[in-house]
Amino acid sequence: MTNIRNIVILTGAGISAESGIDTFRSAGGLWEQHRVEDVATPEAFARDPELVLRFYDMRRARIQEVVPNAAHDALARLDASWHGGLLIVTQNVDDLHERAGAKRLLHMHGEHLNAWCLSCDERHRWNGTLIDRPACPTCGTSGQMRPDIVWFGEMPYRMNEIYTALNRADLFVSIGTSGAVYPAAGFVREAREQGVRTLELNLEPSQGSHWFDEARHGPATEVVPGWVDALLRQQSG
Ligand code: BJW
Repeated sequence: MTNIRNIVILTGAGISAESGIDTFRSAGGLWEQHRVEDVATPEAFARDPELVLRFYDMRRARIQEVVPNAAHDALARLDASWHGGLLIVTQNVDDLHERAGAKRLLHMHGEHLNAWCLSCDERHRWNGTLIDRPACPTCGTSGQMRPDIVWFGEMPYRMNEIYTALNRADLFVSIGTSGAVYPAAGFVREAREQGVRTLELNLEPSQGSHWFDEARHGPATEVVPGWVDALLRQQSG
């Protein structure tokens, strides 16, 4: 891949799978254990907040038990060494990219380690539980803190920044995502329309695999470091 300067990387649950975090749609994945409409919509939260808060408390605790893997490490290495533009857009709500050291990163679907006060609209770093209905550290209101997670029907975060980066990119890379959830699933087509080269790195062909110029299939801990190392060799050569 010659003449690549600006890169946008989209990551999904597959990049964290080998760290021990369940993906959503694979056999035994999170959505097999919980119906999405019971836990990942604002309506579910209004209907049964205890169920939703328990589900997220369990997952918030889980992400704090695991560590970044070789794929997160490779992207952090690329971020530190790539001379051109780079933006890692993650759909993941874990913090494994930042723990690996990635800096040019945004979370479009929110973060497990943030809580959002519906009373005063402030967000707070949050490692503990929400089921006990803690008071907001800013306004003191109890029972109004929700996970800072983008649920179905809600607007993903920082869309303007994402589309601006996509429109400037020379290369769009999608890693470990099934291509089942919009708007992220549409980024590959947006990139193509702008003449951006597109690459998929995934365990298996995703729903949108046919949209990519190139696809490499295998576990993220193998295909991502291989791709990063080759790109950095090209940059220094
Ligand atoms: C490996 C691997 C290994 C495994 N190595 N790979 C049409 C157009 C636009 C919108 C819609 C539409 N139709 C419906 C909508 C609305 C809806 C939507 O997309 N619904 C679909 C079901 C069709 N979207 C929304 O509501 C979004 N908001 C919205 O659209 O606002 C309006 C808007 C429109 C246009 C522009 C801007 C705004 C909000 C979506 C919020 C998604 N939230 C979730 C849940 C968060 C809560 C939680 O975490 O509990 O986010 S859904 C869930 O799916 C989570 C993920 O981020 C997301 C994507 O999943 P991901 O990461 O792809 O995981 P999997 O499990 O699906 O795939 C894993 C992949 O990894 C697989 O391919 C494996 O093979 C692979 N893999 N091991 C490499 N070792």
